[in-house]
Amino acid sequence: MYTKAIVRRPGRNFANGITTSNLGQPDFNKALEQHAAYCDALIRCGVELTVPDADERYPDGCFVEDTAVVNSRVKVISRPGAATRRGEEEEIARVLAGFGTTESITAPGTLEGGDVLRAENHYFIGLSERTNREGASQLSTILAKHGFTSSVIRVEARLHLKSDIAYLGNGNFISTPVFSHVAHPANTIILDPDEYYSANCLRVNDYLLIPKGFPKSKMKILELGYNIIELEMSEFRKMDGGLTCLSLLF
Ligand code: CIR
Repeated sequence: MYTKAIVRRPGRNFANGITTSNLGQPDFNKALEQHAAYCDALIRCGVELTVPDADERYPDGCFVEDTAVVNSRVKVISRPGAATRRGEEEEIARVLAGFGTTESITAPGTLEGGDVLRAENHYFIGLSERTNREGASQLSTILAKHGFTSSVIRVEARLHLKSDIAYLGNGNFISTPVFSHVAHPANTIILDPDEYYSANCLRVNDYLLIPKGFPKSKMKILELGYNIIELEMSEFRKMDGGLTCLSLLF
């Protein structure tokens, strides 16, 4: 069960963050509304929120997932691979220090939480443009000390590992075809090409948060019996962000 989450509202210069999406400029007020709905959903799932202030030095700062890898046993502060994002983790480290043991990824390691997928007590760590082998290896060593296993997967198709795959709980995964080999086919929903964005779902306690506007994925998820909460993510998608990116849950 998750009881806590850290989230950070988008700052006014949110639109200056990194993006490859070609979906146009995000609307700041809409982004705030969508963020507020996301926070309400987390509260409905039973978690208590901590909300550090936005910091305009970091337009991508609302994507807090990338700044740490957290669970009930340890909080690992990451070292973002994107140069413009390095430093976002400092405020998150201060907040997390109030919640227990912290460790850190150190240079020359880089690691972003979007590349780290937990499935029960196993972690998949993606090697991407943002996460290098050294960062992955440091994380793996830290996780092992706290009783977790891990394995490394190469990420080539899109930004982060979790752009393409999510663990839904109960042994089930949802994935684009590139990671169809990660779990048993019988336990994996494979997405249709026009709905790849919906690979980024977020299981929070009794609910599964899914992005709005992906009817085929929604049907497949409902067939598995999950209680879903659908959230509009259009403005975050324009900045390459998804549901998992907006929180740190533990
Ligand atoms: C970036 O490129 O770093 C941000 N614009 C989006 C980060 C999304 N984070 C995530 O998938 N965990």
